[in-house]
Amino acid sequence: MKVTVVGFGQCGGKIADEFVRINRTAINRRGIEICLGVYAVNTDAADLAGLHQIKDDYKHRILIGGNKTGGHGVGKINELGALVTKEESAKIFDSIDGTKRLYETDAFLLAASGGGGTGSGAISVMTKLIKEHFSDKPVYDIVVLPFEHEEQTEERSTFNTAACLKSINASADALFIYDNQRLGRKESSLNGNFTLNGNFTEINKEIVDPFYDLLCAGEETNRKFIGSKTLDAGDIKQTLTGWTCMGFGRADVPVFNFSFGKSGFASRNSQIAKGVQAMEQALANLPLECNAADAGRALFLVSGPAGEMNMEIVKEIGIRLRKIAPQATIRNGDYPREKDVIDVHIIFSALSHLGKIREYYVKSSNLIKEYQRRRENLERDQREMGDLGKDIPALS
Ligand SMILES: Nc1nc2c(ncn2[C@@H]2O[C@H](COP(=O)(O)OP(=O)(O)OP(=O)(O)O)[C@@H](O)[C@H]2O)c(=O)[nH]1
Ligand SMILES: [Mg+2]
Repeated sequence: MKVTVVGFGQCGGKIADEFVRINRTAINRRGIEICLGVYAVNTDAADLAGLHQIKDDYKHRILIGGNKTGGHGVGKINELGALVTKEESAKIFDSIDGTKRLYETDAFLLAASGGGGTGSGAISVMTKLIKEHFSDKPVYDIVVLPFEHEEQTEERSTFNTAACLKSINASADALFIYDNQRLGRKESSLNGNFTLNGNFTEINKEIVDPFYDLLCAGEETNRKFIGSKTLDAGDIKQTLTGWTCMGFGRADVPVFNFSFGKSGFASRNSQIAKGVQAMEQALANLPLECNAADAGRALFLVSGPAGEMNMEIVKEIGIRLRKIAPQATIRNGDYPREKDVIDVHIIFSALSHLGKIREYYVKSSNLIKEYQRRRENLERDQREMGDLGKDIPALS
């Protein structure tokens, strides 16, 4: 599957940057291209300059809102982020339309944080406009939810996230949701508790790396690496709709486990056990708390050592997934690779009940009432102040 990626705001830009990296790896290792164009859009010139991988020119690092923000961001005001994006959307389309072989793009992948101002405002506007502009191509959005401590100290994070989710849910074909609070968690070997990892570079890799196999699988041209059931763009498009969550898990498989030293039966069983282990890890690593039983669609991709992959693994994972997602239409694929690991990607899509998203909507509705109350109090205080001072002469 080939995508065109646009990142908005600081978080979106850095995620887009990672897509350039995986695209380069795909070109170098497999001779295939998975990202036809990658762009970053921001109101903050310094953030654009800080990117590492995206081409360093104004066509790929697109500065908007310069007149209104002086190139310094919108300071979390998502309405301003949305406004300047609308005003300068032609500039963004100018770049996207210039993408080489754009017609080969299977889908657009847009990324932003929900909590900031530029990204959350811009992705809301551009999802709708890109859908209108390229009516034949799906638009998938990657949205990153704020850390809990940000929600507690900065109300705008909650409000912006809710407004962003509501807006893009109305126009995106699917929304991949990533909860910063769950990403980058490290399980302590001492007590089994999770510690929070605030390192954005690692978190962004955790978000983007799983797209590598997912996008490469259907583009593979080397016969050795083409699976018995290829997962192509059609399977992915048929799966992705509405609220979506993708988890990734890996199990190491020493080479001798596959080829030597064990009877065929034992070796096959240990392969299946490794596949199940990777699947369980993928479920534990879902970047958003969700209930698989609510998924209307699901997809899994199993990658393992080429020439040694055993279809029993795919069968076993399929059976287990059916049990936990009984309502879902499940698609699958296998992707033989050169590594001695078994990787499992699992996507749950068409999720109907997401507690975390509901929470944003409820909290945000309460906040709107609270903002209204504060505004009325402020106006009343100002009126009272004016009344108190009305007899005092003003100097001019
Ligand atoms: N996963 C991840 N989250 C990020 C990253 N950068 C910022 N965030 C999160 O994104 C939110 C802040 O949004 P930003 O993307 O920095 O904001 P912006 O879109 O640039 O908007 P303004 O700065 O307000 O103009 C917070 O919740 C951060 O935790 C990143 O690189 N990766
Ligand atoms: Mg910013």
